Amino acid sequence: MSTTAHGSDSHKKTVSDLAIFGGAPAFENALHVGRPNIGNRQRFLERVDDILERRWLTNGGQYVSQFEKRIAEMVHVEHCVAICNATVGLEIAIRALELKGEVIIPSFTFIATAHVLQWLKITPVFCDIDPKTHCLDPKRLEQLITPQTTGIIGVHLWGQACDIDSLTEISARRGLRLLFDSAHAFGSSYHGSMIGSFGDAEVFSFHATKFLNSLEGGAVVTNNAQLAEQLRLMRNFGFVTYDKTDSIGINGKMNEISAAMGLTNLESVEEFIALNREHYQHYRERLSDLDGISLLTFNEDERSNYQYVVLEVDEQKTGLARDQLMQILHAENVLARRYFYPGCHDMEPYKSLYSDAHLLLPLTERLAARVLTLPTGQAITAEMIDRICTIIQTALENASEVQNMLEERRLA
Ligand code: T4K
Repeated sequence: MSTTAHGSDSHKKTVSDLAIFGGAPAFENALHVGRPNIGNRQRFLERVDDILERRWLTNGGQYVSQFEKRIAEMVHVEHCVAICNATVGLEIAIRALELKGEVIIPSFTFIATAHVLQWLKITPVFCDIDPKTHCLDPKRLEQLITPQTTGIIGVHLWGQACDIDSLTEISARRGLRLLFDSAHAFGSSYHGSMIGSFGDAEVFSFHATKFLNSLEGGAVVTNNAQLAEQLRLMRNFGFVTYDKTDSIGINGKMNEISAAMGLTNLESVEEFIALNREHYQHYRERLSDLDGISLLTFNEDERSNYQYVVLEVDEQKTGLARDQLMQILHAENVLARRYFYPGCHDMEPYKSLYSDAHLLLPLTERLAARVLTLPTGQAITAEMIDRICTIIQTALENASEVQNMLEERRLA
């Protein structure tokens, strides 16, 4: 592995060992959140070779069909429409479901969830979250429904299902469409059923940084045959036959090489999940005794892909702010990420367009200031996790000294 660790664990036992204060960085090369998992390379290359040999690169190719079939089988859904990425998947699904006016979404999500609505001239209405799950709080959501509301987009953040039962009940009672941004949730379950068959449709992402990737890619899944047909037309310019369109469409097609990558990685999906789970548990064991630090817990009765290791930092207890801890880790070449800071409502154009939105989002703002995601997946080893945890431990156990030294640096 090219990312080598420097020195030994004891190397990071005192504050002056930390790279931010002059010690040697713990890692020579950057450890990223979102390093891709890669399945059997030989199988992938054979598939690529076959694709090149047959000169069929996209538009209704056989690898895309196989990929769609495998996804549908895995999540027990009738229709899977592979798309070039989840953002375009969401756009197509939103158009096919005829959403307009206002659509309720969490602000604590990746910016794509909001952008797809704004891009389609639909107003994203930001709803606060449940601090335990980090997902939409259905109780708050109901108060945001107006005569202009046409739908809800629930986000299964970090691969854990949001409160699907409540969102299903509310949307049925209030006559709203229900779409799920399931970009994080392929391979996870809710009440024992695989995520993918809930609401009107769900949208997966297979971007390089997702635990299952097709380089770039996504899929819209649904049990509604008519909707699936419409999605298929929309992703290919609306072509009904070679030279006939009946309605508007765009280019949302997945190409054959992406499908080959997706198929290859699907063959290793259980391995990826097992490894993520092992890493998660390792982080848990190492960090559980540290006051003020908590890892997002996963419901062990459900299937989860464990693709994000999500740390919450309670500054009142740790004596160090999340951003200070991030700075310390970055200096060691551990590129922990502040997903999803500062919340969509606090990013442009939403910050200017809906400048009062924050008033209804206190829990989102509180969470966005506390969350830090840590590296996991194939690119990380247990030994690297030990080193990352030792850095965190040393920083937190010496918080007041670290705080003073950071302050001295700031004033210097
Ligand atoms: N909804 C939700 C809730 C989402 O989280 C996302 C995407 C979407 C919708 C839309 O899905 P897509 O349209 O993307 O299919 C990343 C991803 O680009 C994005 O897909 C993902 N969510 C989001 C959470 O994270 P960035 O801007 O942080 O990605 P990027 O490219 O900086 O990658 C992060 C780090 O990963 C890099 O610093 C290095 C490492 N990396 C990345 C790539 C692409 C690698 O080591 N190798 C690679 O090939 O958004």
